[in-house]
Amino acid sequence: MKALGRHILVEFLNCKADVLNDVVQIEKAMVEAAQIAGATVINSTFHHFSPYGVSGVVVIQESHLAIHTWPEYRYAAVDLFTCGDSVDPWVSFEHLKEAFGASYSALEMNRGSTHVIKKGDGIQVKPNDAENYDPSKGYKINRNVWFTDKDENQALSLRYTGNVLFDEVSPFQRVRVLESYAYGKMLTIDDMVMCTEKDEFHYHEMITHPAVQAFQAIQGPVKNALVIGGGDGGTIRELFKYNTLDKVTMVEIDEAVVRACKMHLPSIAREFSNPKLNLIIGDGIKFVAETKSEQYDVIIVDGSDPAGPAEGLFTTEFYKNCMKALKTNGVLITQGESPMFHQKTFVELNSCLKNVFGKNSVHTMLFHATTYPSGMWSLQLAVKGQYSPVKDVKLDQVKKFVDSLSGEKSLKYYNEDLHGAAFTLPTFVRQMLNS
Ligand code: SPD
Repeated sequence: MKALGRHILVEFLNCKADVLNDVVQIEKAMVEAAQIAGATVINSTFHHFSPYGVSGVVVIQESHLAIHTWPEYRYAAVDLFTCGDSVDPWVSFEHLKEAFGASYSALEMNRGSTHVIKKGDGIQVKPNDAENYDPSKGYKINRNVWFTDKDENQALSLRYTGNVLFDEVSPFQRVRVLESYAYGKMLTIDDMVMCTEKDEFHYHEMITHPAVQAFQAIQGPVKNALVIGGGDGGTIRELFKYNTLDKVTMVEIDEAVVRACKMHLPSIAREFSNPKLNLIIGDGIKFVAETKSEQYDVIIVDGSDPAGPAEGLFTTEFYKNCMKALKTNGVLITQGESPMFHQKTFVELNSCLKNVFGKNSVHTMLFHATTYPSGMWSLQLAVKGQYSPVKDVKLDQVKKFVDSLSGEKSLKYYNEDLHGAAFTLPTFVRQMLNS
């Protein structure tokens, strides 16, 4: 390469004026422009001026993207500056042109032309690792950094040390393992928290034990279970606390999630070598569509939020196929999003399951998810039979099971009292589901 960086100066003309005045849309478009080009986004900051206009910058590992807009002139001035060969700024350009509906003029400059600059002799600088940069081997950000899981109006933020232990853009999503100050190491997918070392047991115990205990009360020992998603391994870790299991099939779409967690979250990913595990890296939606009837005692849908590859885990067709794949009296449980953060999805998923399994066979549970936005999370449990996971569960058996576990297998969240309590809903949540 003859220069350190490429700098495109763009004049975007005749843009959509409303977009140029919308700070949320502009930030989203700029961050996407960086990601689509393969850049590693470090942070972004955007500001809306009064009465019109937006300025902002996306800092990327490979330099920055910046914008200033004049909606009243339908004009935006954009700088796309990238270093190294791994990111093509013209990919970002194309994305922004589309997003703003713009015509343009653009000029590309080489920055730091090696014809005119030379590396200083004897200056001790850390080698520029851009050329050998492999994010999945980890790197360190040397400043105050926060990871934020947010929608347009709410967020949950965790400060992290700057140690990025894993960062890979897989064909499906961006997978990272970061080291947080308050919650230990955490797995993030795109810009969402999936689990942290400190509180993952809330989620993994609750997505597993109430369903298995409900099944066992009616049908006896659990033998054959299916997990859709769950690539971090927390759900299979909980399932393998049942010695009666003959087999657990897990279908995870993204091998990068499994690899990242095996490498960096061994307390969660500790059952991947269990001989009873049949791990399939593939599409769980297709898998259940092709599964024969009456195969599984328990199906656990441990997906991420309904964006990207998890979107199909929130559809009627998927749950019809799950119902078919369950044995009589089998139980399905799925993460149900938050009544506070994703009210619409929460209600729609509950109603979708009621349409498939029948109104009286779907039961909503709540638990504390301290590192998911709002902290209030839900699970939807559906039974393929005429019984209640609340009234028919055998609490003495739940207690016996909980008391039988010791050492690293001990449970820290679920117990016989919590079983019924988790299905007891606050009035406003009941009203949401009945309206
Ligand atoms: N907003 C986060 C919802 C994520 C649910 N799945 C988490 C995966 C943990 N096994």
